[in-house]
Amino acid sequence: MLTKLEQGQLHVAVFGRVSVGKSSVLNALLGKQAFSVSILHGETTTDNMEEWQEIDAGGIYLIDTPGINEIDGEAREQLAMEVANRADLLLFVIDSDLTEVELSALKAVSHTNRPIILVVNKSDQYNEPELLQLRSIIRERVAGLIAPENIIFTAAAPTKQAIIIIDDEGNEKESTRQRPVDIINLKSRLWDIIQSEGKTLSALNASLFAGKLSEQVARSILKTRQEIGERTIKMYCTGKGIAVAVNPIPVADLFAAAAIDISMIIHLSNIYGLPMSKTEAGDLIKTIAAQMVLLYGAVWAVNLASSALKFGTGGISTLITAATQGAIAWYSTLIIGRVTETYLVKGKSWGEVGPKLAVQEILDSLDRDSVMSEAKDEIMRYLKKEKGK
Ligand SMILES: Nc1nc2c(ncn2[C@@H]2O[C@H](COP(=O)(O)OP(=O)(O)OP(=O)(O)O)[C@@H](O)[C@H]2O)c(=O)[nH]1
Ligand SMILES: [Mg+2]
Repeated sequence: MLTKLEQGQLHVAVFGRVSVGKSSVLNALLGKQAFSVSILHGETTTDNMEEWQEIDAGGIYLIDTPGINEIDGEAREQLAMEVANRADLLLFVIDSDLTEVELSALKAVSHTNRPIILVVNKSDQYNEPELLQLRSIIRERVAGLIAPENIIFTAAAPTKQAIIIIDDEGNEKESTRQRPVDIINLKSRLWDIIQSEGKTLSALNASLFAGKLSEQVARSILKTRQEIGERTIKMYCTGKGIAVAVNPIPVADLFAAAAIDISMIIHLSNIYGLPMSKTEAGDLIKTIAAQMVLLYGAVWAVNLASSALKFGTGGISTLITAATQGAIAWYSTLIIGRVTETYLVKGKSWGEVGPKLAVQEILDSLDRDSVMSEAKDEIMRYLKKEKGK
């Protein structure tokens, strides 16, 4: 879509029931067999694109799509719909009066607000009076959806006609004659539209498309960020838990622990596309720690600075104590990580709730005991492995 906008491309796509001659119409416009045509229903299975050289301005592309209303053809129908959504101009192809399915599809695509030419193909299959009648029926059926000047009859790939030739001696001879391709009316209507509003169409559609796309992209980016964020936090929780558990020097722990949280915050801020400095990260930890004190009193601050606890017990005495301390460190890092994410998702702000509620919400969402026991198990596994070496 970006290339299209940048290069001012205009995309013209066909849309319609299987076997009405969508591919044939495009081939007739192009004057060559660019798209595969078959008597079999469902010949076209994916979207294909070909540049329409005939227009001097260039950048006009014709796009073939699979037919709608195919048995088990939901995926194709969806594809056709997607292509219709991306195209600047639609050729809705039919080959007789519209079926109910066609009419509802026409209504659906006309909601997308792009110009639609209703192409009535295979006109060679009707005689003059029939054509007149068909035109007036169709005109009435699509009143309010398609302007009369945008209903165009074509014969993209007419069949041969059986004729009787009488020679000079009066002998009758059966022969066939190729009926002429009739595409000129469609060609000239297309030229008119493209010349008068081509660039506007392309730009307008791109912005419509971009609006819808950016919403979708934003949603999926957030989801991806949350997944990566989750893994990142887990990694730092493990790292910090183990670091605290194995480090025999409490003072060093304190620094190591803070350093780990700071780098986790910096890491997360990059994942969320809002990079933070070391100082900012340090301030954020202080803010979060302060909320913990507000919520649970000073003891929590001690717990958060997990090495203080270790200091109190006089260093590692058993694996269990070490693992417990590690688990507290793990838990604190998890809180800091989750709160940091909330802060980042809101664009580096606490939003209306303020930091205290933000922290409270995270604490409420975590089951402390199960987090701690998972942490302890993981750290124990590591410690035992290390001891075994
Ligand atoms: N009589 C007549 N037959 C046509 C005309 N245009 C196409 N056909 C025939 O209709 C059949 C289907 O044509 P396609 O162009 O493959 O139709 P399509 O809509 O692309 O079909 P799918 O890709 O299967 O959805 C082929 O046998 C064509 O020869 C036409 O103007 N007159
Ligand atoms: Mg086709």
